[in-house]
Amino acid sequence: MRAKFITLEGIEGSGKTTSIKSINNLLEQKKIRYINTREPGASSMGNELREILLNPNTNISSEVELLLMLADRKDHVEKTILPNLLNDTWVISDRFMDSSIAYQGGGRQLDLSMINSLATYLNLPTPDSTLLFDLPVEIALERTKKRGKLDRFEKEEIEFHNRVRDAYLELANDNPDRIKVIDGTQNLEQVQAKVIENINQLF
Ligand code: Z5A
Repeated sequence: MRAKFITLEGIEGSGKTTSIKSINNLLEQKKIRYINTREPGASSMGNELREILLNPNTNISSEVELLLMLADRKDHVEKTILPNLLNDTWVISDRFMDSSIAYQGGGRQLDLSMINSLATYLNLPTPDSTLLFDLPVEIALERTKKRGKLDRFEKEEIEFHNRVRDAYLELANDNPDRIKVIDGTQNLEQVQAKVIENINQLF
C-alpha cells in the first residue's frame, strides 16, 4: 500500500495534538513506518518563522502572515513531506493547507481565490485524509487558557475564531471524501475512538 498523507485540522484547543498519539499507536500495531510533523515550524527555518508568527509582539499584515505560512509549507513539503512519502513512510501533519484557508481566508478575511491560486502555484500535495476536530470556540479557548501564556492567534477576539471555525466547516462540506469532522466536545475516549475508526478506513 502507498504511504498516506494525513492532516489534522481545527481551531486551537480542539484536540488535534492529543489525537496524534492514538494514530501513532494504530500505525505501530500495523507495523507501518510514519513520521509526525507540524505547521508552522517543521524545519529549523520553519521554527524561526513559527517564532515570528506566534509572537504576540509581531506586527505584520495579513498578507505577510499568509506568505510566511506558505513559505514554511513549501519548505515542509520539499524537505519532509514528499521525501518521506516517497520513502514509504506515512506522514501525519498537525495542520497543513486547510489552516491557511481557515485562518488567513476565514479569520483574516483574505481573498480565497488568491489563497487558492498561490496554493496551486506552489503545487502542494493534497492529503489522503484530513481529520477536522470541531467544537464551539468558547470550549476550545477555555482549554487553551489553562496553558497560561497566549500566542498571537490565541489573543484574537472570539469573532476571529468563529470565522475560522465556519471556514473549516465549509471546507469539510466542500470536500466530504477527504475531510472527516470529529465532534471535539466528546470525551477523550470517544474522540480517540472516532479517530481510530477514520484512520482504519484508509486500510
Ligand atoms: N496557523 C495559521 O494561521 N495558518 C496556517 O496556515 C497554519 C497555522 C499552518 C499554530 O499554533 C497557529 O498557527 C494556530 C493557527 C496558525 N493558531 N493558534 N494558536 P500551534 O501549533 O501552537 O497551536 P495549535 O495548532 O492551535 O494547537 P493547540 O493550541 O495545541 O491545540 P490542539 O492541538 O488542537 O489541542 P490539544 O493540544 O490536543 O488540546 C488542547 C487541550 O485540551 C489539552 O490540554 C488537552 O489535554 C485538552 N483536550 C483535548 N481533547 C480533549 C477532550 N476531548 N476533552 C477535554 N479536554 C481535551
